[in-house]
Parts: sequence; structure tokens; C-alpha cells
Amino acid sequence: MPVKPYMLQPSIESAPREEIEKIQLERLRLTVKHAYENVPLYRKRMKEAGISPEDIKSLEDVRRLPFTFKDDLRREYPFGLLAVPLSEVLEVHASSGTTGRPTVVAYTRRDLENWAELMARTLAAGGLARGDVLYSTLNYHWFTGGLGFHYGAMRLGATIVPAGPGYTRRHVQMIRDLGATALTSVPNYAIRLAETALEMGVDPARDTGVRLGFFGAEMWSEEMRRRINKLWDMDSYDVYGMSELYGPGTAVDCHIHDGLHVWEDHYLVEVVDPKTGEPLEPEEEGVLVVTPLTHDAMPLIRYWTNDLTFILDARSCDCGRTMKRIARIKGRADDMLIINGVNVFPQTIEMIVLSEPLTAPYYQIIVEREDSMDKLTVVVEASKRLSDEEKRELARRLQERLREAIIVNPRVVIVDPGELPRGEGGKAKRVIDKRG
Ligand code: DLL
Repeated sequence: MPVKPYMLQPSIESAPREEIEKIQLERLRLTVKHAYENVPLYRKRMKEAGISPEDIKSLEDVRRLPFTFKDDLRREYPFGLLAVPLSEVLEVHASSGTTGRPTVVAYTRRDLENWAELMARTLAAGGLARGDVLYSTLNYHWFTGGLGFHYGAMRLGATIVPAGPGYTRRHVQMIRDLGATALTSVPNYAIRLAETALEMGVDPARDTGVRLGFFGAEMWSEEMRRRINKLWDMDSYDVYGMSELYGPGTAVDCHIHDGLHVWEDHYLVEVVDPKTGEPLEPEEEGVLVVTPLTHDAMPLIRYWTNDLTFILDARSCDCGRTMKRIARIKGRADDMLIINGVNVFPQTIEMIVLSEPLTAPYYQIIVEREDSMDKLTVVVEASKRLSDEEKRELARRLQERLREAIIVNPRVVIVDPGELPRGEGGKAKRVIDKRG
């Protein structure tokens, strides 16, 4: 069922480019001044670079400013990057910090209002409206997904069910009983929910009212989207964001599904060469660097997201929005596996595995070192019980297609349905690198 496209704020979402860029420049100058005057690290960095806020006269001047890295947030833990008194801060999120010190993000009242507005726009882009019931299995703690969607739905006037992760069978029941019309979760959990529903005799496509999905927080390929859409008979939207940028709500695709519109009145985006940091042209893939233009509590300048994408060349979109689009995120630069010197992206493997009809959307990528050579194994779950002969045939076909695509010859192992671990609502862990 096609969803009606909808713009929450057409005057800004489809504003002429000059107007958007004028707003961006005004806000960029304010942000740089705010950071310079209130954050010692930025003052020091800008002095070292020989630049002061008055030097920012055009949007291109952003390139003269130094980057900010995640490590800067770790070093300044917890409140070193705060640009307002703590008494102005209404909410604080922290990452779980699995590697090293956690990172902290803070929000003033105005920040929270902006975030709610951007998330309302994001949800409206998918057609969510008052009267809809959005069921959320996103986590509310140490993760910005839960509250981000929550604030957006409230701003829009839609009903939100803050269910959180875990309790999969109960979710299936509640999604039906509460008449949910939309779902938000991490993509891998949308699959898990559908699988559990089917086990319970509930067909998500037929027996639930969910026709709209909002997913993000992890790499998911177009093939994964097709699987999710089919299982739920839904139209699903790709929501991008990260804690450091408020959370979800930096960019989302429209109903045309050709790239994600960046909310440019709040974010200035660049794509740069991962090695040199030099700006790249549209359609050239590199690291996304984002300067939030309206963050009061913790302004960030040229934040190095480490996510790989490119800016689409097209100026406009058939949906009417004039805001730039980025391609779907290919993964993080550090997700790239180097196997005997060859660069391999998990996204490429996912696309190929899921384009085979006999595979389930569960797979694992294992890298080991044997006799000083890297060995890649892709373990793939079959969608139904297969005979040994069928398994061999599927493994052979996948191996051949993967070898062609990634220029590495993998071992492919097909396992029975249900054998690979399922997520409980958090980000999937599909790569196991045993090389240490
Ligand atoms: O994942 C915020 C979020 C929540 C986005 C819910 C969308 C939906 P973090 O936990 O800080 O924040 O992780 C941010 O997740 O740098 C990307 O690598 C990845 N990521 C986020 N959205 C997408 C997406 C949230 N749509 C990191 N596609 C980012 C691919 C994504 N990767």
C-alpha cells in the first residue's frame, strides 16, 4: 500500500537553495562563535589553526576549521565540551563505551525542541500522522533511538508505544492488540519480530495493521529493506543519525527512496577523503563530516562521523524537497575488513547473501588467520530445511558470486533455520574477527 508523502514544514523543506544556504551560513557563524567563546578546546584549536570566528564568511570557509573526532569527546569526558552552564542542561545521553571511555552528549531545552521537530519531520516524511500508533522497540537507555522517536511522535501528535527491546513474543501480541500502524526498531529486529510472529501463527503482513517502518542505527542493505517490506507488507524509511548529532533525525529518505535528505537547516554536511580529509565531489564516496548548526549545549565543529557515503549530485527530488541527499550509509570506515590486503565491506556480502531466495536474513562473517593467511567464512542460514545436496548447491553459488564481488574467495557454510543467534533489539553483531 503506497504511503502518502507528506511534508511537515514545506516552507523550509522545499525552500529555494539560496534561502537554505543563507540560513546555513548565519547559523554556522553563530555556532563557530559560540564554540570559540565557550569551549576551551575549540578556542585553542582555532587559535592553532590561525582562524577566528569572523573569518567564516562563506559556507566553504568551514573547510578552514579543524575536524572534531570521537576521541575528542572521550578525552573531554564528561563535560569538557559543554558550552553552557550545566544548569541549562535538561538531558544527558552517554554511549555504552564498549571501547574505552564513554562519550557524553548534552541537550538544553532548545536542543530538545529542535530534536523533536527534526524527528517529527522525519516521521512525517514517511507519512506518519496523528491517529497513527507507532510501536517502538528501541532502547531508551544509553541509546538515543528510544527518546528521539518518542519526542518526534509526541510533537507530531501520533501515539507512541515505548515498548523497548526484549520480550519479543509479547511485542507481537501488543502490536496486534494495540492496533499499531507503524514500527520503529533496529532493522535486524524487524526481521526477528516478523519471524517470531509467524512462529506464533500471526502473519505480520496480514494479521497486523503495521504498514510503515522507520529503521536505522546500523547498516542495512537495500536487499534487507526488501525482505522487511515483504514480511510486513510495509513501506520502510531509513533514518540516519548518531548520538553526537542529537541522535536519530539527521537525515531520512522520502517516499521516492533514492537517498536520504539531510535536514540542512540544522546540519552542514561534507564528504571528505578518509585519508587526507580533503573535500570530495558529489557522487564520490568518503567519510561524512557534519557540523550541527543549532546545538547549544555541545556545539561540534566538523564532526568526523566515520560513516561512509556520498552526496548525490541531483539538485532536486521528485518529492519536492530541496535539501541535499546522501546515499544510504555503506558502513563505518572501521567496518571495512582487510583480507589478505583486499578491502571488503560487509554491506556487499549482505547484498549478495540476501539476493538468493533460499537464504534467511541471518548471516555471520568470520575472519581468522590460518598459516599466516586470512580466511573468510560466511555462515548463512537457509530459509527452510534443505537437503545436503541443496545446501552444497547454494553454498557453491554464493561462493562464486561473492568471489566475483569481493575478490576474496570465501568459505560458505549453510546452516539450518534457527541456528544463528538472534538479536534482542540492539544493533546486530555480524562480523567476528578472530585475528586479534
Ligand atoms: O544509532 C542513532 C539512531 C537511532 C539512528 C535510531 C537511527 C535510528 P549511535 O548509537 O550513536 O546513534 O550510532 C551511530 O550508527 O555513526 C552509523 O554508523 C550507524 N547508523 C545510524 N543510522 C544508520 C543508518 C544511533 N540509517 C552510528 N544506516 C552511526 C546505517 C546507521 N548506519
